[in-house]
Amino acid sequence: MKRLSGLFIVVAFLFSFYLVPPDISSAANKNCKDFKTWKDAQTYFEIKGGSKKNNIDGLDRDHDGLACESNKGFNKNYRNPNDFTCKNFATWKAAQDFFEKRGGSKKKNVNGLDPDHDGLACETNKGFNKNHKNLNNSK
Ligand SMILES: [Ca+2]
Ligand SMILES: [Ca+2]
Ligand SMILES: [Ca+2]
Repeated sequence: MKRLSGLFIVVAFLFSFYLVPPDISSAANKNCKDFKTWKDAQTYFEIKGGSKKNNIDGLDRDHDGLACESNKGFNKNYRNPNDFTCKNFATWKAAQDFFEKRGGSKKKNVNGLDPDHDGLACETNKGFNKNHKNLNNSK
């Protein structure tokens, strides 16, 4: 009986580590020094869905959507596409192309560009074509 309860404690102990990782800065969580350049860090950040509101791995401490500004090669004029809004596109076409390239559809509101969920982004942008068919809608 004593051995059994000892085993139970060990299992419970291991399980607690499974549920609550003791060190969130380990393997899965990257830090700026894990990247050779700013571009590498930024690319990783964006692929994981990083944006102003989504600070992946804590790489964007000032919440401007740009990761690891102090890494080599930082481009201060760069804008994170995950933060693009309708205002970032000169025309409706540019917005719609961006939306569809990223898999945007009725069901997938990429960057929140389609608040009425009809698969058409930024209807108020210049050049809107109401007859356009978003082929992602049928997927
Ligand atoms: Ca980190
Ligand atoms: Ca930043
Ligand atoms: Ca829409």
